[in-house]
Amino acid sequence: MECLRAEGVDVVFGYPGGANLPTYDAFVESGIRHVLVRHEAGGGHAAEGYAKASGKVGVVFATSGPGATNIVTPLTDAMMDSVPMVAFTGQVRTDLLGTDGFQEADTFGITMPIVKHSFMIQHPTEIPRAVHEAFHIARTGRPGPVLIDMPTDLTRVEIDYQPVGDVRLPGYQPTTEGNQKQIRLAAKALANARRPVLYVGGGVINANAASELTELALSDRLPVTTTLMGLGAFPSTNPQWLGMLGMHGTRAANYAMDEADLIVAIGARFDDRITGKLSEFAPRAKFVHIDVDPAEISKNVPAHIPIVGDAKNIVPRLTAEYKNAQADPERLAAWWERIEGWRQQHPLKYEDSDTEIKPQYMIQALYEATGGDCILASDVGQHQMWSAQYFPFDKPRRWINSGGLGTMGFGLPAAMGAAVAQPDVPTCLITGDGSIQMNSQELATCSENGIPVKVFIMNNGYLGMVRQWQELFWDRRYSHVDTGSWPDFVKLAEAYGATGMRLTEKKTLVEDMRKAIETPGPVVVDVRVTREENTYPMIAPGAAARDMVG
Ligand SMILES: Cc1ncc(C[n+]2csc(CCOP(=O)(O)OP(=O)(O)O)c2C)c(N)n1
Repeated sequence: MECLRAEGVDVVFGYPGGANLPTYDAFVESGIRHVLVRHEAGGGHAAEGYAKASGKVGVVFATSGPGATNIVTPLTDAMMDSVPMVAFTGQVRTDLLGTDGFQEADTFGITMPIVKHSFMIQHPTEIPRAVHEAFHIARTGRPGPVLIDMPTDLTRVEIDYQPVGDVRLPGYQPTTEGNQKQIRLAAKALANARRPVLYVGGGVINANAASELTELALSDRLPVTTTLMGLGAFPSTNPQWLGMLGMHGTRAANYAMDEADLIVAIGARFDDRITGKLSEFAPRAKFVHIDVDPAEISKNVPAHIPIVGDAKNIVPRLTAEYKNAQADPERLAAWWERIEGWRQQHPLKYEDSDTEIKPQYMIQALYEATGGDCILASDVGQHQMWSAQYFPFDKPRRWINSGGLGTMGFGLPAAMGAAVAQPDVPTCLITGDGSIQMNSQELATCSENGIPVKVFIMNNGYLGMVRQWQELFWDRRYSHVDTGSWPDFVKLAEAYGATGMRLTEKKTLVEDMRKAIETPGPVVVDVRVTREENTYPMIAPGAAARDMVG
């Protein structure tokens, strides 16, 4: 508890059990807020939501065995999306290790490939240093999850706490600076480029470098696109914004990547959802790749000008060098003309209905009802993609979703964690009738703790995204994607002490959503939308960006 206090931890999400009883006993007098979740997975995702909304390290506690295995998904999720998190797991007594003791699982082994680092405590005096090193590793360099496994007997020993001020890890020295010569080369390449694109990922948000990025883009008319995880790194109401790129990105963004002569990737990792068919990805481009993790450089796409370091540090220097290079702004005129052509020809659009609530309209209605001034968390599926397309984000840390792992069930606990981190910003969740059922137990946590998350279920009665793939790529042979009629989400909400509402009327949707948002405490809104609607446009799996459909 002393260590947590020294690290500035103000909240822990967790769940007790036999093997972490001594640690839980210490919570009684610690003065540290503990939110009792209803499932350890909820605790892990809440820690992620907290970290994403605040930029601080999220903390989750779980017991040994099943408690620890229940956080395997959040740890993997945090690893994929570079979320700073420290997980404390209880472990059986040291004399029982390796005996298949009650609730023994090899947590260290199980989680080895899904954490940035892990500690197995072997002596009680190791605990303070391990905790401080864990926080240091979680938050520095490329952020990620760190696990500390603590055998129960070692956590009940009295030790003197000596503050640990000097975390020095000779084998872990992330490069943050960025090489000045490389930065100059990148600036020159950018100044000479006739068809440049800034391709921005979640790393820019993790590095708190959104304003620096915006300054670079606006120092000239540099076109910007962001990944799903990068939404909010650049104001999406700015005309230099091309929209999101990738599988469900805009045609303008994807075509611009396809025809670009220079792509400056910042905190982005050329995921397959971005590149589509790798051999045909951006065939005319040279690549500048700025990333804090050297392992990302040339992993999928060879970088011509690699720059390893922290975006917050590098981007302003790139802007300065770019200004020095005195690029001719006129050189971009033809490029913008081309981009405007795509924009006009292929805006994001859908066929609206007078009678039904179209899912895309539901997102636009939520934007109107909130004025865009909220944290929007999302689950995984069509509703996630429509949120990314139709809800413009103007600030970083407002869009909380699971990108790399695509974890259904992430949404509600992550929204809960975000709401705890930012109590003054309204927090809404867009979820699907499938996803919400993967962690709906956390509604109890919201009610018990007065966490006023507003949950909007885009209810299409399907595992919509899978149905879409079956429709498009499996001859419409629907296999186990109909979610039927249960549960009654209004009653479910009420059972958990939340307010439940059902909305079916398009005409009053915005106003009804406003009422839901103004209702105190947690609210669950079951919105009935068109059942079979597809998320477009789309780069079909394995296809090239220029062959987008829909
Ligand atoms: C834990 C988990 N299991 C399965 C999947 C595969 N999957 C991706 S999207 C999806 C359907 C999601 O359905 P729903 O939450 O109702 O959202 P919709 O697509 O209808 O908006 C499924 C099953 C997943 N992403 N995560």
